[in-house]
Amino acid sequence: MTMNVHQYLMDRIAKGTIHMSLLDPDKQSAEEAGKIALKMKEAGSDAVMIGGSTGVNAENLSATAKAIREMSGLPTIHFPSGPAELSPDVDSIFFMSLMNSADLNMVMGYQVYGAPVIRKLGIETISMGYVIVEPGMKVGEVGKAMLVKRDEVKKAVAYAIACEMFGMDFVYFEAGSGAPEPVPTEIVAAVKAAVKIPVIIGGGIRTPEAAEAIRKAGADAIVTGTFIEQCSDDSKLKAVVAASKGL
Ligand code: 1GP
Repeated sequence: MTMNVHQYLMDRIAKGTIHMSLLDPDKQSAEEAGKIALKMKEAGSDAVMIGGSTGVNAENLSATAKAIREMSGLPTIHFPSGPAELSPDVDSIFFMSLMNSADLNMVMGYQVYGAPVIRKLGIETISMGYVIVEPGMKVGEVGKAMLVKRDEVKKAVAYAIACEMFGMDFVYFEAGSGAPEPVPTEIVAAVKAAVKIPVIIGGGIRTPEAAEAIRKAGADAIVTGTFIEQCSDDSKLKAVVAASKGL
């Protein structure tokens, strides 16, 4: 049965903040990713994003997506870093623009290149504006991001409004994987107040306290990557998911 992942996410977001697990196919075997996804499903996570800044290819992406779907049943969303890594084995893909990149390919080049391929493969697209906030980490560098500074709340809001005006389904504010601090709650709250499209927040969220602060500031979806790949304590995983969702 094919599922409409966008509708699934919207239905869940209508009930409250959701949690999305991010798994990088370059960081563990497909089977290991499937096992983590199952643990995350049991912890209450709503969907699995699959992606990474480097080292993702069609092969490891396909294997990871299949394992996650088979072992956890959670919907998968490809979180791409470029058009070289497309796979028909994901349930959906974030068709995204890195709004604050100085590299035109990241803004609107790879998308044009990849669009006919995605169409041919029949993958559900979920449009998303991606904005990188300081410190940005590796994705900030690889994406040649003109980082939104942590106190540039108005600039963050302007990006979000632009995403909404472009008709994007989601806007995602990213502090960068492994960031010492998540996106400031001031930015989350101001962006949430300014747009109707759902707001995704990720990067550096690894404690229930941080997740709760981001949820209370108004995030519609909270993404955790590094933490779920590294944490072997199921009760801690559950606590972060519960704090993300307000359970
Ligand atoms: C990266 O926002 C995500 O794209 C997740 O970041 O690995 O720090 O959870 P973490």
